[in-house]
Amino acid sequence: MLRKLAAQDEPRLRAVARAAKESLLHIRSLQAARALPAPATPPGIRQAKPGPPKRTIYDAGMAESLPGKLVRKEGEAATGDVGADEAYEGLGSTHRLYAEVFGRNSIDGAGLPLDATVHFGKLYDNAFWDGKQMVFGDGDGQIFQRFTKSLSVIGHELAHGVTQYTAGLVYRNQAGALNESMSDVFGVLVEQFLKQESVEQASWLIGEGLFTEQVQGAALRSLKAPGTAYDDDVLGKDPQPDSMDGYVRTSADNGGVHINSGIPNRAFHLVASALGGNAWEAPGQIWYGTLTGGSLPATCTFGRFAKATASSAKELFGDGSAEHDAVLKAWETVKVKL
Ligand code: ASN
Ligand code: ZN
Repeated sequence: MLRKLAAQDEPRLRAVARAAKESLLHIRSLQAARALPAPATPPGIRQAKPGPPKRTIYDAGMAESLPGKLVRKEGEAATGDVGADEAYEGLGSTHRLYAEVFGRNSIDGAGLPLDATVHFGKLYDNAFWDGKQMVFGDGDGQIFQRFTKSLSVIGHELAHGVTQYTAGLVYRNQAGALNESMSDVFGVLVEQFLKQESVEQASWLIGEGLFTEQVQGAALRSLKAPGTAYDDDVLGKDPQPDSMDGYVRTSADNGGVHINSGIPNRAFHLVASALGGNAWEAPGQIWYGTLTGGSLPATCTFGRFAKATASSAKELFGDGSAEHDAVLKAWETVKVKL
């Protein structure tokens, strides 16, 4: 998507194209740092009972140096800066999902303080986890609004931290698409849990409300219907496939990590819709158990991951249970062979 924006040469989009180019270059340099091996949390510590979050919000003042000026610490009143306060609330909602639903004490399972920087860069079109903290751009204002606006985006970025501390999926090809998919799955779960939305009520969108009204599109991605999140003159059409028939082989985007993630994303939605109720319950437990259970190799393929979700479902709910069946059926629908 950023590559599309960077290639624009219409006068009205000149600033957007420049901003997208800078965001792209910047994210590439970051991914090198993020590719460092995941520090595994010792199992003893992982069991620690979840405590309250320890949030600190910084303001980069449109510069690109981190962390920036401290604007809000845990327990302090709202700052009045919408972005800073959305970041504070979003980190809290994410912490709550892990603590209350999965018994996980913060991102590393050991109470990691949650730091976030807002107002990062000028017209910065992204949000990211840099391996240690969250960073949010304000968006270019023509295509993207501020990235704190979407709770699923905040949940998505923090889930990159959880993956880093657990399965350590490398950010390339199928393992990278699984890394992205984990972030999308836990991103939507943060939002669904906060709103107490059932599988049927939820939008299953990542980044709803991020686009300006100039964009023809609801969100960045749809887990329910990959490939349908947007269709716009400037951005083009959402490129996500919804089964292995549409798997995209590309060297762009680290081997299509934000593209092919549509396939495991849809598998998760299919499991949730087969079971009904709340997606953070059985489906969330199965996926969380898979991510954190220690059986996934860092270079995991879709097939290997599918097998691991089936084992996780069997372990949690039993062989031949509705949950186990739903998992097998979902992977069959998206044409991933176990
Ligand atoms: N927002 C993007 C993501 O979390 C940034 C990146 O790492 N490419 O996937
Ligand atoms: Zn991501």
